[in-house]
Amino acid sequence: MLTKSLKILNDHYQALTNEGQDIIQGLTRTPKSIPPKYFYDDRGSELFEQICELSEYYPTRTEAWILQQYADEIAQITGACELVELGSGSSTKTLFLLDAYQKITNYCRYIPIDVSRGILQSSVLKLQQKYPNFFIEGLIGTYEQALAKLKSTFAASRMIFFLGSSLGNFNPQECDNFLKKISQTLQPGDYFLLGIDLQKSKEILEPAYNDSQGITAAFNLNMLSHLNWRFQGNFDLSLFTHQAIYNQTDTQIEMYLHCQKSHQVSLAALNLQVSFAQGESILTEISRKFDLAMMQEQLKMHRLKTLKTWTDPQRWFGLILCQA
Ligand code: AVI
Repeated sequence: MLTKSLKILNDHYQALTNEGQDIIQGLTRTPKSIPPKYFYDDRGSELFEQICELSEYYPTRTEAWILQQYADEIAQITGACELVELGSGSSTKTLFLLDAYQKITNYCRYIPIDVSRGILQSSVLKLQQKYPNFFIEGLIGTYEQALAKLKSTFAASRMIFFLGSSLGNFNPQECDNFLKKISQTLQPGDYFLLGIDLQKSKEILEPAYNDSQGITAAFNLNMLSHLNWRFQGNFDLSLFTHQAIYNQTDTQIEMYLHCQKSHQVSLAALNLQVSFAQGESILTEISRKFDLAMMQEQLKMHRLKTLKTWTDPQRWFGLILCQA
């Protein structure tokens, strides 16, 4: 059942079906790749929530620590405003922000946006109970759909936030396009709060993406199950294994699915047959690790002026508050 507090920005299933073109492109070129958005069916979103709890996966708890320490300060700087979260997932870390805004205002609008209907629905219901005086409405859709919708709606003052270093899953060109769209969506004086994972040693990074319980492996493989049901595919998950490596030159984690045996896969809904050779890999995700000062420069090029940055004592993760 869809609650009144959820809006579908577009028919997501239809949108993804049209976007099957990106699967065709990714699987017919060498090396093969699949866009990371296909991680996030409901099962994938659940697995990602489990990743966030892993001891090896430091980004979530480190960013949560920063938010816990500084959410009051963020709310003091921005004052009351409409809060829009891109890729909200379970909104767990957002509670620190919502608590902080509750201290400075009686009424607040919070708009979480995510492609995963299941997780959005359950988090909106929980948040409505916890913050009965807030207007909370979830939007099901992609970032592009969300930003297009926000551009056409007016809020007196707004803060868009994009946490968890999801920006790191964009390649440099996609990152630039995304920041351009953020800058075009915000009115002068509006705010953008960005969480980014910072550069650190391979010894910390690789275990974070190759955890000992195999949850990240399940998350990576689940992408193939997702393609199977969405595009009538016949990927055999037992023929692929997960690996994540840190590419020091590009300062990014790269996640792969390695094929263990030569075979053919078909995706009937896309009218696509793909041959896999033994040892061949599919790149499923990059997760870029940033330099705080360089990111501030990049934001500035998009007319987003940094007001303040915060990090944890180890400088593993950064939070940047900027203003349009
Ligand atoms: C969502 N995103 C920021 C995560 C990351 O760390 O790049 C996705 C992830 N992939 C494997 N573990 C987590």
